[in-house]
Amino acid sequence: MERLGIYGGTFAPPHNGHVAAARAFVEDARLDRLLIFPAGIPPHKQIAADDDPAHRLAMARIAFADVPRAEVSDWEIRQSGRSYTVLTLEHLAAPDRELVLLTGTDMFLTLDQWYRPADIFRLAEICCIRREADAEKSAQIEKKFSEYWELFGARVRLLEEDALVLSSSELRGIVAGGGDLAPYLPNGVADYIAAHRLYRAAQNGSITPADLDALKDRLAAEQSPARFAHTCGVEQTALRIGALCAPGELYRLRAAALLHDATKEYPCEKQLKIAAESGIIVFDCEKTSSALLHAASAAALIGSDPAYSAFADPAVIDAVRWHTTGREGMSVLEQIIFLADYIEPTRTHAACAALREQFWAADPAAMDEDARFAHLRRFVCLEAEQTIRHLLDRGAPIAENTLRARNWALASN
Ligand code: DGI
Ligand code: FE
Ligand code: FE
Repeated sequence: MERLGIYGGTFAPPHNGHVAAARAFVEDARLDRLLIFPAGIPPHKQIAADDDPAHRLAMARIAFADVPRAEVSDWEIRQSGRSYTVLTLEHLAAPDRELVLLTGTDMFLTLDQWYRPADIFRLAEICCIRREADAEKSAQIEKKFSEYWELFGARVRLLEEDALVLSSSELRGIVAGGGDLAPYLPNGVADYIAAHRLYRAAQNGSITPADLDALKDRLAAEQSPARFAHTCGVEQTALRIGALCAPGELYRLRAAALLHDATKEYPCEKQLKIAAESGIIVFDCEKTSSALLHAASAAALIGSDPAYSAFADPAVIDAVRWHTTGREGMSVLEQIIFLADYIEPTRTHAACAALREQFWAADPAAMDEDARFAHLRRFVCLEAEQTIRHLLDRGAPIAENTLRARNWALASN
């Protein structure tokens, strides 16, 4: 008997999370062989016109090259029409074979609505890989687990894999914005994407990727290592959220993220001087608080120092200006920078880490546009509330804009 694993997906592009899932699947399900099927036209997902199957196939071959016992198959892509899983299973079924089908959580929960579910369950054992330890999802999985057993006699195994929680749409945003792909993509895939100029999307404004790369080099030399690491974390997080909520604003988001704390390590007198010379309005509470002043002085710096003239875009300046307190009626860009600053990966404070986990665990990539904006605003509200709580606990003054931001985000949800 051969135990043959089946892993289908769009793979646009394949990333480290997919590779980790494939490895875990081979081990956990004790597979003799794993076949990976980039999908033709997936029935569940609408793919963009530039997602050429030939590119996805080539990238999958690169990405999964080092996974033991795995092979990438072009079978689904060669089929005309839609990629129905049951057809792939029928194609592979043989008397001397056991088929094991890998599904993600969301796929697993809807398996009974797929084309010919009874045949899927008859032909294959199901291996459901859970991406995150979300209590609500876990309960849903348990429920479906018994339901599939009762209805279809389904054979199901659950595979816990703490793989990278990152959607391909977020990744395409990081590519389009020119962000760092090293943490997410196998090197060969990143090279392939660059060579074929995949996933480029037109960006608003006049900022160029060369401006941004030069700015990043400058900040790397200027900032302390911890501040620069935080800055890069905000950049990466802003691109991920931007890919979902503001796909044409990725260069402005990178600029605002890179510059948001540009003056944080300057002495207060220097910051006050920059702000005074620029004519920017600084509130009294900001003049006396070193934690608050840097948002005003960084915005002033971008608006007045010729060295930053490439970034003197009103949307960028506003996102920097309001990144610490927020304000009433924040733009989407302002909200993204405000939140990215709080939930970027190098923040280890428990309140920040909790918000970060909850934000991504809700899987905003799977939401429709309205739900994504509501999700973003809800987390802006939660962030403001946590900050207010933190300030109350320490007996610190609360800026009026922080309260206004919170009430606004609460009311518009
Ligand atoms: O510059 P970062 O450390 O990356 O983050 P930030 O710009 O959000 O600044 C966070 C600090 O600002 C933190 O110590 C809390 C403080 N802060 C945020 N909102 C308020 C505030 N301090 C006062 N006094 N009032 C606020 O409304
Ligand atoms: Fe800051
Ligand atoms: Fe910051």
